[in-house]
Amino acid sequence: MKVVITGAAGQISYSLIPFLCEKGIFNSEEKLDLALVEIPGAMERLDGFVKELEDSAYSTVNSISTYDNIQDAVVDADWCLLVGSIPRGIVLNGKEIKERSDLLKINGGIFTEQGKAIGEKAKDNCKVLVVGNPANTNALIGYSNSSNKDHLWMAMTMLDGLRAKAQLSQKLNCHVDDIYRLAIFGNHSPTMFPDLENTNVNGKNAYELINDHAWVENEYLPRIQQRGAEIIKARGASSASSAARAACDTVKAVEHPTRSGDVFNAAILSDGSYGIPEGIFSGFPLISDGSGNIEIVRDFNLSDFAKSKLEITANELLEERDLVQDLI
Ligand code: NAX
Repeated sequence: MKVVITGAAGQISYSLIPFLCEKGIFNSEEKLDLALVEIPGAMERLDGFVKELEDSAYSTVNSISTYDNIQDAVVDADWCLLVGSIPRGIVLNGKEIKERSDLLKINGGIFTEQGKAIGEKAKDNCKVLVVGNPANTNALIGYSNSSNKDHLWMAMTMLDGLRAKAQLSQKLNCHVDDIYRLAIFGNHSPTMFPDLENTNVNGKNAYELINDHAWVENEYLPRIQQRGAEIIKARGASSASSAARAACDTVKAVEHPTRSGDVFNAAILSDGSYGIPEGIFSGFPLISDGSGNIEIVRDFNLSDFAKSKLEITANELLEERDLVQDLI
């Protein structure tokens, strides 16, 4: 089982790769061939990490290879986890990259190349998870540039889903595992919408248990939407351990059947479900059959409040798509 990870010397990958090497993540007994990709300037740091991975002597791992180019790395890949990207605020050619449009363009170049390489060289049933931000639109660029439309492309919204579960469990004093059908709709950005109106906790409706719309709208939603910024402020660095957990959970969610009555979260190419326009990558409630097939769960009832929030996040995704029109 060949697993490609870009941005392999970065902070998310430092937690993600050990998580992926634990038993039971993939639905196969086949050992892992890890293909770790970095930019040339980070190869030495990556080599240091590889020594640590070797020293961990994982029984699940067959081989570890490193690459400074995506074309060689993705040959016969089963999974590609695209974590590497250029973060906001980086200085390139003496100019600080602050604007979302600049960030989209720079990362667009990376994902154009990665999409082409994966389309040409990965296995036909390859699954791709984009973590690098802006994740939804990077996924759209990668998918659009891939010649293989059988590949499953996703962008990560699992972290938003885990944050939403954790905050709900604190409010309702329940365990996170008691929470079912908590869906994240839209973009992985502060516009994303965690829906509680279709969420169940121990068989009861979460929204009715809370019975306080003002709390949902004015406290819960902003807390989830701004959680990433809150962590950057406190830690001086973006979420890494939790993002790694979420990326690993996404792989596990696709690889294994979804538990009965539940959903998992990822953004996939919209087919128009829930009024989200076709042709953008949006978060949806999903289920997996554990054989590589995932589908959108379509029986969520959305209130006017929820619909208004979906419209905001969908409009943001349409704006992002317009900014990268020349790359897709
Ligand atoms: P780091 O800056 O620690 O690591 C990124 C790594 O990617 C660096 O080592 C860099 O050299 C490498 N890289 C850059 N361009 C590359 C390329 N073309 N090919 C291969 N490697 C390349 O960032 P980290 O904290 O690991 O975050 C990675 C990305 O995840 C960022 O874009 C970040 O914004 C995004 N996030 C996405 C989340 C999500 O839920 N979708 C949540 C967490 C995180 O903020």
